[in-house]
Amino acid sequence: MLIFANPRHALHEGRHEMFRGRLVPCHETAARLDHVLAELGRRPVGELREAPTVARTTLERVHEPRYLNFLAGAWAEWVALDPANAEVDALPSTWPVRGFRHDVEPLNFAARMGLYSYDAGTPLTAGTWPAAEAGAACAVAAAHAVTGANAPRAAVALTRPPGHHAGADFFGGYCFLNNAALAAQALRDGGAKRVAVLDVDYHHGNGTQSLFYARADVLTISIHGDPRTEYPFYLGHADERGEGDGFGYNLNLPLPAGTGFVEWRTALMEALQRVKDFGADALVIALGVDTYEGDPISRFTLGSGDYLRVGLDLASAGLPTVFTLEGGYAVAAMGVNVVNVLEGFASAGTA
Ligand code: Q9C
Ligand code: ZN
Repeated sequence: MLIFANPRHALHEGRHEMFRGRLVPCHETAARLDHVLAELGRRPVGELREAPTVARTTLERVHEPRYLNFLAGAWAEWVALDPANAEVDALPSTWPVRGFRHDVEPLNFAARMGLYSYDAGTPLTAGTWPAAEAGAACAVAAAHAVTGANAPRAAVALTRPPGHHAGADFFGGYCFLNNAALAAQALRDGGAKRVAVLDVDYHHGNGTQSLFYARADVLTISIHGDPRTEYPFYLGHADERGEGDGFGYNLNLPLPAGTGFVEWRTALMEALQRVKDFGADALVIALGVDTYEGDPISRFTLGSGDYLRVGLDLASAGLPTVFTLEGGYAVAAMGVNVVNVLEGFASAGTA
């Protein structure tokens, strides 16, 4: 198993997210990834590698050019508005909902923040772009690493900021570039005919779903908290099955808040059966461990030991596999939970 850890992840360190009328400390912190790296130091389940940089054209396989241009220049614009802005994160506060235009890019910075986002919980900071870009490079490198003869079974993109809520032209849910989608597209571009993305984060992978919704070559599956009560609320229902050529190639498995491992694993088995029926050549796992019982913002009750079983189950698909790191906010347990998945996977055999 090869592991590409984002060397620039700590450049993205948001101060505050909007919650119930207040700015509260961010849940998505640099310490999360540091805990995973520390646990990997104790239990080296794979070999750490450095990722080469990622080309803009590779990012444009998934994201809109005008969105990438905005993200890359956003911090400089923010500080140019007022030098004092350097001391605060940029957060959106206005959004073009139904009936507003999305085709005309406003000149006003706040208006563009809103055009390219969907929540006020995802601060953009001085280091957001370099961190997100280097994370995306890890995801693409991980996809390349499992491609070709004699490739290892699995590669891991140890990334933050996470990615699965980001769409072609929007950020949100702590995500800016969709690492899982970039990995899936890189696998397709590397010759895989059919790629499955299985999202096991507590939250619905709305960005990934939206990116591949009309495509039959990338199957998207998400197991998550029921969006009627859980973030991201406006997508992730069981009746969303894809559209056009992509009809039948999206599977949502929403579960009620409070779901434990036994019921969660039943959904995982259904997901893996769908991956098998699809005839996938490669698998991308959007690995969030916010399904953990101790997670401060989520409401499933998986235990740390359960993640060993999850890894073993994922390995049973028998496919070249790329992991991207998504959510998980019980910071101290984060390392054990993530490395348990990877160790469980590796314990199945040839990873
Ligand atoms: N104050 C991921 O797990 N906000 N994103 C929840 C809590 C959004 C989660 C509100 C949660 C986003 C990658
Ligand atoms: Zn999540």
